[in-house]
Amino acid sequence: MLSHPPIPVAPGGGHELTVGEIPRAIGAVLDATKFVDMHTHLFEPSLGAMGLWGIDELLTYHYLEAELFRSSPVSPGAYFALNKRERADLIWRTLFVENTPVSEATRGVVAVLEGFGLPVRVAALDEARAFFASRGLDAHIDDVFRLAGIDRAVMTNDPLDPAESPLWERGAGGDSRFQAVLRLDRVLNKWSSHWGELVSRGYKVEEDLGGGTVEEVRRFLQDWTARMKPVYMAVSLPYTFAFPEDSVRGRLLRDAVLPACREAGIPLSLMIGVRYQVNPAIRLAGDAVGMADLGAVERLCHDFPANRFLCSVLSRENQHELCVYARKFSNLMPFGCWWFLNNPSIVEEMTAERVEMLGASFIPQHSDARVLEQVIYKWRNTRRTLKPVLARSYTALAEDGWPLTREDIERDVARMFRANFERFSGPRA
Ligand code: FIX
Ligand code: ZN
Repeated sequence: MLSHPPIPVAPGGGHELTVGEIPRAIGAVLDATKFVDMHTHLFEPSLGAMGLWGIDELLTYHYLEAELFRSSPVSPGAYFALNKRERADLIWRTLFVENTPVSEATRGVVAVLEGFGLPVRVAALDEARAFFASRGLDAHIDDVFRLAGIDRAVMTNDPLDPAESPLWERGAGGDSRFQAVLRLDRVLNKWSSHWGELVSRGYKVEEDLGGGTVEEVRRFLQDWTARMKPVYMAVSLPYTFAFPEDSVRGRLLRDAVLPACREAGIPLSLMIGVRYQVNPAIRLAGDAVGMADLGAVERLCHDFPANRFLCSVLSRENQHELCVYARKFSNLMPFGCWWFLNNPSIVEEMTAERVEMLGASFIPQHSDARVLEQVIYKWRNTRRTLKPVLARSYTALAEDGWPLTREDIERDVARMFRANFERFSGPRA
């Protein structure tokens, strides 16, 4: 024990916060910091109808469709035979009128309506439809991003999507509010269904990966990297994902995708843990979760040190292990509380263990938004949930003797919600 207590010197000379001032400082910094939303299914306006927005899209989000079938006798077949407006009407009546919108996803719609000052109960749907119909998309995006506290959304762009690829070939892109990501699911997970499309586009590939297939897949990735200028490549992977693996996916990942990422200087995002289509009748809502063997992540990070890996895993049971691997490999960047994890009770647990093990060297959240206005509630929830979590971490630090300043907190929040992504992604020599 020191003979006298150390004289606390606040780094950077800022005002040293008292323990009582810390929660308010945390909240103020989270509210004032613009975040980068590093994984969404949003699309910039040049991608036209790919971009979903407005109340009918908000209500027919697959999270709400899953909840509809628990509270309505409607069959999936009868529901999907309805048009978009009819589906939205049914979901509104079932989940918001006949029941209380107390789930995370239903409360989100309420938060969006409230964010725009719209009624959230009587006549809400009619007024909301009129409001969104009156909006111009470009200005609406600015308003939505302002309400959400973000200044950039990173998209998910599939070069083999027949609805999207022609738009890129006609020159889509270039909106500074959005960044592109080259999505690889059809190449890596559904090769047998999509190798023919590459042939039709002039790439000499074979289903069994014979001949110059690997080189031609690399050329395909180079061409689309040049076209899209992605900040990373990404793939969703099943809970059974293994690496190395003597499979089409294992070989294309090792011999085409990882070299293409190195050549482009961008990371690969691995999103692992999906049990696909456990209930196909409910379509996008039909996916579930499974615990993965993260040994695959260990071997990828270890065997390919020149590659960088963003990684989000879907099983709650895999989270602690992912933190441990992130302590072993600096080319591994954990991100987000993905999908079924994006609920306050789990976000709290995940973020606390990440701060405890990784400090500010991870990316706490992404929205995964599929409908533009969802970023409003997904980021409101993130700030609301993380305020007490970060307040506990920094209060413990102050109580243990660190002369904490608001500048410390500003630097760390900016690192977690912006700089970690910006430094880790994007072309790097
Ligand atoms: O693979 C993904 O990017 C997943 O996030 C989606 O497929 C999923 O449907 C989703 O939107 C989860 O939030
Ligand atoms: Zn996603």
